[in-house]
Parts: sequence; C-alpha cells; structure tokens
Amino acid sequence: MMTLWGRKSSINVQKVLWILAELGLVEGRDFERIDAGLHFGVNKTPEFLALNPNGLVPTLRDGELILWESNSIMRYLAHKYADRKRFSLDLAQMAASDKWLDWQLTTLWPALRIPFLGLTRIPEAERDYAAIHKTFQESNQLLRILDDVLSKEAYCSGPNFHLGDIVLTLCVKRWFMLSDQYPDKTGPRAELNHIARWYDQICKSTQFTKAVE
Ligand SMILES: N[C@@H](CCC(=O)N[C@@H](CS)C(=O)NCC(=O)O)C(=O)O
Repeated sequence: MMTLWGRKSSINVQKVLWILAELGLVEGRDFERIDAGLHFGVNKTPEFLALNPNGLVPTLRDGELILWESNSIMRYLAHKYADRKRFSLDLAQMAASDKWLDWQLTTLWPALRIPFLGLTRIPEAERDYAAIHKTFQESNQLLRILDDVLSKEAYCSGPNFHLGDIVLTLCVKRWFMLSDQYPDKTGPRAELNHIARWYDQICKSTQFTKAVE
C-alpha cells in the first residue's frame, strides 16, 4: 500500500489528496496517510529526513520509490493509474498542463503565499500590510492571465479538466478566502469572472470539495 505523509491543511498535500480521489483511490484501502507537518511534527525526525531531506510534506512512498515535490507526485500518480483514464496522457495535453504546474510553483504561489501566510499565520499586530497588499495586487495581475485563458477555454489547458486545474484551483481557493481576512473584509481582490465560472464548474464536477477540506 502507498503511504502519504502530510497534514490535510497543506496546499501541496491537498494536490495529492485531490488527484488520489480523482483516480478513485481511497484512504485506508489504497493508501495510508500519516499526519505530518506544523503541529503534527514528524517531518523533522531523522526517519522522515531519511525519506525527504527537505523535511517537507507531501512525501509519498510506493514500494521502493520515495517521492517528494507535490507536482512530481501528481504526475507519477496520473501515469501509474493511466488505465483509469481520468487524465489524458497525450504528449501535447501533458505539456499544456505541465506549464501551469510550473507556473503555479514558480510564479503564482511565490506571490500569493505572502498574503496567504501574512493573513493566516502572522498575528494581526505583527502583519506587514504594505507587503501583503503589494503581493495581493501582484497575484491579481497574475490571475488575470489565467482569467484571460479561461475566457476562451473551459479549463486551463483546453476543453478537459487536467492536473493544471487542480493546482490552480487550490491557489484560487486561498485567493478567494484572503479578502475575508482583511480587517475591512473587502481586500483588494479583482473581479475575475471567468475564474469564478471555472471554479464553480470544478466544485460541481470533480472530487474537489470531497477531497479537500
Ligand atoms: N515544493 C514543495 C513544497 C513543499 C512544502 O513547502 N510543504 C510545506 C507545506 S505546504 C511544508 O512541508 N511545510 C512544513 C510544515 O508543514 O511543517 C512541494 O510542492 O511539495
């Protein structure tokens, strides 16, 4: 049985939990999950560091294979369970999706994680609202790129839901939620209607709301 280490509240663990659910894999039957990270600890123990020297979650063990990096784990699972035909592994489709996985990791999340951590983990009195506001605006600008794509396509990489949509939805979920954390409850979130339509569709037609708490 595969083992996944990671707390359910982590965006990167949620990517893996969601793809496992899309592939029809069930916790307790097809994989076991061990809570790790933040208050659960575990991820800095010598045993864990021997598996993942970064001391981060998610980490997956499948037989002899130890994997870390959430997007790599997603690609591995999509290929391993190709027979379930949930995600097309066509070369062009995978490449179109892959670019969004890279963009999420290298471009969107580095901007969005600053208001996310600032507004959810740092006590109000210690928050740097100037930095939070600036990076929230940068996130708005980046998400306009996605919104523009979604004005022409149903999903980020074409007509079908794919891996890129999973990682972007989890960022957008946090972006939606952040405005509520502002003291005046408005926040600087831009109106991006194509993203709103796409997000609603994903809530209705995928395992998102069941897999991600
Ligand atoms: N690039 C890595 C980043 C992993 C990462 O930063 N994980 C965070 C949770 S989202 C973590 O383990 N933080 C330490 C903790 O939770 O204690 C990935 O995509 O898997």
